[in-house]
Amino acid sequence: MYNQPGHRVCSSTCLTLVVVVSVCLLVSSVPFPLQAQSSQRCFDETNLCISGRIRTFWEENGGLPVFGLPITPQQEEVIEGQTLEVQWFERNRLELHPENQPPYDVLLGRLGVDRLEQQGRDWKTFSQSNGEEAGCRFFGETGQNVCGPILTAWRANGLETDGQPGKTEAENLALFGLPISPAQIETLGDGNQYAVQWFERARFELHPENVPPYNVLLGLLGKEIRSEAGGQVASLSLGVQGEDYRFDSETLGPVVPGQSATLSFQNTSTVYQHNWILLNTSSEDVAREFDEQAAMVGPANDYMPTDQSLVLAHSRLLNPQESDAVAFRAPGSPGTYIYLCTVPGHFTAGMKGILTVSP
Ligand code: CU1
Repeated sequence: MYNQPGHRVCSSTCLTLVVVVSVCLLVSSVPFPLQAQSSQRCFDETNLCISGRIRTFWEENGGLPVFGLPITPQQEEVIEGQTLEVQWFERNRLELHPENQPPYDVLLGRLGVDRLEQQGRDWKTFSQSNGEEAGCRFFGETGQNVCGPILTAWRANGLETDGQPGKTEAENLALFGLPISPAQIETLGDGNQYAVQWFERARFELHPENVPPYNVLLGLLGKEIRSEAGGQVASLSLGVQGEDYRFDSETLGPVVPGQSATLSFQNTSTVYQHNWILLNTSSEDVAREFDEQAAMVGPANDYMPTDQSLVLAHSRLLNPQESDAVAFRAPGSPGTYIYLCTVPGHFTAGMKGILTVSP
């Protein structure tokens, strides 16, 4: 009460000060939070957000019908031996490749191929056609025709690469890839049968009960792959057998195709350095060749060959008594995969084992 007159009678100087301070506060603090907020788009359905380059890519290249809702946050993952920032959506996986020029700085997972592999199916064994059928587009590369409503839907969508309205065939291909199966009847997750056609990055499904364009839907491959791989992370651990050039186990797994896994690798030796490298091969000869390349590279690069195309996951080179935790995604294809230590002489002495991947 006593102060009130003072409050009411604020002099012009006082007002100026208030205004200056407010402006300063606005300038110094507001733009950053505002920017962060406006660059994020969130979805109540899954309580997840998209932002930055993944958001613009998602919005510019088809959004919900093509990619679906986000089902993970943007996160670091090892994909085919490469550590990448990725985000999973119901229908695909977007990967950040900042080393590429836009629009190729965001790449799509080959989830059609991955999902078939996970089911233990080889698309190269699907029946092929010798040539174009009436009203269809024939792809000689894979020997498949694309026809009718699936062709219409395929042509209606694409990765915007030329900035021109409409979609060119190159743009359709960049988004979906080539057809890898004929149109065929399959039982999907809801237990019903549908005519479907597989592409490298998508599964087109015919839903004749819907009106166009909803008579052709894209399969929820991201969701299927992740749920089959299980939300659970496979927890693996490995050590070294005394002072021998041997792991304490020559088998790891089984893990489910595509499952997230972590390996805790302990170099229990008190004398020797060791590493653990998982290769995309079941061939002892291929592993031996890799080991020879590693020996040539030497300790400077931790006995890691420059050509890492075979490497699915690896630990650091560990000194005696050190340990490392390796997070990786199990290969999408069922089978056996060799792991080894590439410190010279160790593989030949028997420092190797097999990871089993099975549905
Ligand atoms: Cu070793």
